[in-house]
Formats: sequence, structure tokens, C-alpha cells
Amino acid sequence: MENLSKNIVAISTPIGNGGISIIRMSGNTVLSIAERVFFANTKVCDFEPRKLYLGTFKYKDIEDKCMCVYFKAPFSYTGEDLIEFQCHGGMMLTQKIFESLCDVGCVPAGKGEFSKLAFLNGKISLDEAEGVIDIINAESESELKAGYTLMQGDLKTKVETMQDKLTELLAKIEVTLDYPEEDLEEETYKSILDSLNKTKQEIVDLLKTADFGRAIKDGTKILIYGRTNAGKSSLLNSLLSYNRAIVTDIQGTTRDTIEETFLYKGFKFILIDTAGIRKADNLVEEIGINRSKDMLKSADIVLFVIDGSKEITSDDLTIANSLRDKNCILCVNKSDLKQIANVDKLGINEVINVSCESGENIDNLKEKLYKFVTNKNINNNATIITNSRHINSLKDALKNINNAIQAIDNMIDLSLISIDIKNAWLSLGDITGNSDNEKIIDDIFSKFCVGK
Ligand SMILES: Nc1nc2c(ncn2[C@@H]2O[C@H](COP(=O)(O)OP(=O)(O)OP(=O)(O)O)[C@@H](O)[C@H]2O)c(=O)[nH]1
Ligand SMILES: [Mg+2]
Repeated sequence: MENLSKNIVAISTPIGNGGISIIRMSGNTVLSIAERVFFANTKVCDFEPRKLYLGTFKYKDIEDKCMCVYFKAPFSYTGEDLIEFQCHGGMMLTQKIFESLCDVGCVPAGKGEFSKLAFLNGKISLDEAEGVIDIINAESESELKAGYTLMQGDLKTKVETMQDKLTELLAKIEVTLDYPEEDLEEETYKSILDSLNKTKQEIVDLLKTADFGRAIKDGTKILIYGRTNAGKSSLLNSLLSYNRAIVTDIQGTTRDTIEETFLYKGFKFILIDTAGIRKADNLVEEIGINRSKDMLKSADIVLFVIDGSKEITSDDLTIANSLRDKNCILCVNKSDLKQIANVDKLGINEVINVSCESGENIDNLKEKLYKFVTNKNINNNATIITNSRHINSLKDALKNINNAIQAIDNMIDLSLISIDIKNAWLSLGDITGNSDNEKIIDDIFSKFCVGK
């Protein structure tokens, strides 16, 4: 565990030139440290909490007119006394102020140390802290919203309610074991089973949101696939609305995969353009083609591109057969030209005619991709699980609850059933930090940046 009595300091704003930089200190004696370096009309020791004071930061040869604010424990982000200086931005000045504060008694904060203190001092739960990380790292609106919901404690509330129910069950078992003469056992078995089944359903419902959560957090992987010259790179460019990939009428133009992200209606999509599938005529192309085939495994959706102005080829048929177990949209490209391809031969249900030349149906294709992600029958206000750590903990909890349910079915001794219930309680506790798993805690806070 951390040494809670030290004073830590960090530059909380990104390093670089800017209008303002924020340097933050947290610890028991930050007020007296600030007193040595900050001078305003009011003495630092008389500062009213949460009020911004204009003054001068002065230490050795450093001087800056800046602002200072004091948050009194426990009403601060970390739960300790906390002071922030808002000085003029710029790498040199910010660094000098930071070094001055180290000189007068602070130690540099580690990654995520402020948030870790907040957790250790009971200000936030682990999952709320992870919500903060998600907000900082969010690249799309949906990711931001999910991070905000997590930070607000939606998941925490759900998990704690489930833990409370399990605690009640453990208490009930205790009573039954302590007073066997009361003949409560049969009734206890039944009520435990009812309650466990309800908690199980809640966990199953949460886990059902995980796929959607992954799409929010990691983005949806879309592989643009098909034979050479079908217009795959052109489709990538059209979806991105700029010319990212080289397009020519030479077969085998794209040799390596090209990956780009685009946002649509707040969701993140990762587009991957690939080398056209055909019998390669050199080693480099062959490596590229094998890479395209490998990418198939991890794709969420495949956009199978064909040239609608040409007959279906044997390469097209082979490709169609390799996509049978995939979420596939057949993009019949070059709709601006006379269409002769008999697309029914390919046996793919989802078909859209597009033209990268005229832009026909490109927006409709985006809409199809969006619907693929959002048509998951998930309530708009549901808590969405976006974090693989939470998924694993929920799965562990589910496994333990299933064990308990099976044990009840077999009328196994109540004291043994309580072990499974206690394990389920601990697995749920790993999500919020309401268990004592120090490794998880260290892992989470190492993902933060310094100063947060
Ligand atoms: N008329 C017409 N031509 C298109 C359309 N889309 C692509 N093309 C042309 O088709 C040719 C091949 O396009 P690319 O996008 O390079 O095809 P590709 O599938 O990436 O080809 P490889 O990288 O070789 O596998 C180029 O000459 C494009 O200009 C379209 O919608 N209409
Ligand atoms: Mg290409």
C-alpha cells in the first residue's frame, strides 16, 4: 500500500506550450509547502477552501503571477489536502515550478497516484476510476458516454446491490446453521435458490451488453475484402471521405493492409483495406494476400467488394465460400457502369449497390454499419459493460453462483454452499474494489497518466 503521509506533486496538464498549466499537490502538509512559495494578499494558511487566489509563485530565481486554489480534506479529489497552482503555460516554467515544489518537500507522483489515493480514501470505487481513464482516452462520443456512466457509479450501484443480496444469503445460512433445531433448512434452500437465480439473471443481462461494450470501446473492425481491382481501396477512400489509399487500374495495387478509423454517429469503426485476393504473381503480393486472409478471423464485419460491371469470376465464388460464417455485406461496386454481374450466384443475403465514383449509396452503407452495431436489443439506458476486467469478474461470479445453484439442487451441506456464495461476492467485489485484491488495484492505476 501507498505511504499516505507523503506529499505528492505532478503536472496535471499535458506537457507543451499552452495558455495555462496546472500543477497539483496532495498530502497532509501541502498547505505549509504552498506557504513557502506562494504569496498573495491573503496568507496561504488563511485560504478559504475552493476559492481561487491570485498571487505570485516565488522560489529562488523563479517568479510567476499565477492562481492557487486549496481543497481541504476530505473534500478534495484525493480525499487529502490538495492544492493546485494555475501558472502560465509553457514547458520551462511549468517544469521549474514542479521542481521547486519537489525541492520544498513534495515527491513526484507516480502514474494515476492521485486517483489511487482517491480510491484508497474511499472517494471513488475501482470501476469509477476506470470510468475516469475511459473518459481521458475516449475517441468517440459513445466511448465518452460509457466512460461517464461508469464514472458516475452506475455499475458500482448494481454490483453493490448484488453483493448486498449475497451478504443477506450468507447471513441466512449462518442463522440456519447456528439454530438447526428451528427446522429452517428446507425453506432456506428454497429462498436461497430464488435469490441466487435473480442475481444470476442480473449478471447474465450485464454480460449480454459486453459485445456492444466492446464495439463502443475498441470500435467495430470492418474488413474490406475481395479480388483485385474490385474497388476496395476506392471504397476505403469513399468511406473516409479522403484519398488515403492508392487507387489504380493495375491489379495488385494494394500490397499490405491499410488501417484507418472513422467515426459515424458517435461510434468508432476501424476500416481495413486489404490486398486483392487472386493467385499471386510474386512473393510480396503472396505475403499481402495471406495477411488479408488472416485478418478475416478478427473482423466483425466483412465488406465483400465485387465489380458489378464484370461477370462473377471463380475468385469471387471462392471468396464468397470463405465468408459463409461471417457477418458479410456484399458491396456491388461501380454501379455507375452498366451492371452485368449475376450476384445471386454468390449466395450472400446482405447486398448493396455502390459507386465509389459517383458516391451512390456510400451513406446508406455507413447507415448499415451503424445499424449492425446498434441493433443489439440493448436498452438505451442500460449499463453497458465495456471493460474486459469487469467481464472476467462477472463471469467468475456467474460460475460461482452456478456452482451454488447446483449444490442446492443436490442438497449439499449449507456450509459448503456458502463458500460458493462468498466466492461470487468476492468476484463481484473485484469490480468495485470491495475485495482485497491488491494486484488489480495496482494494474488499474498504472494505466493513468501522471497528474491524474
Ligand atoms: N467506374 C468506376 N470505377 C471505379 C469505381 N471504384 C473503383 N473504380 C476503379 O477501379 C480501379 C481499381 O480500383 P481500386 O480501388 O484500386 O481497386 P482495389 O480493389 O483496391 O484493387 P487492388 O488493390 O489491386 O486489390 C481503379 O481504376 C478505380 O478508379 C467505381 O465505383 N466506378
Ligand atoms: Mg487496393
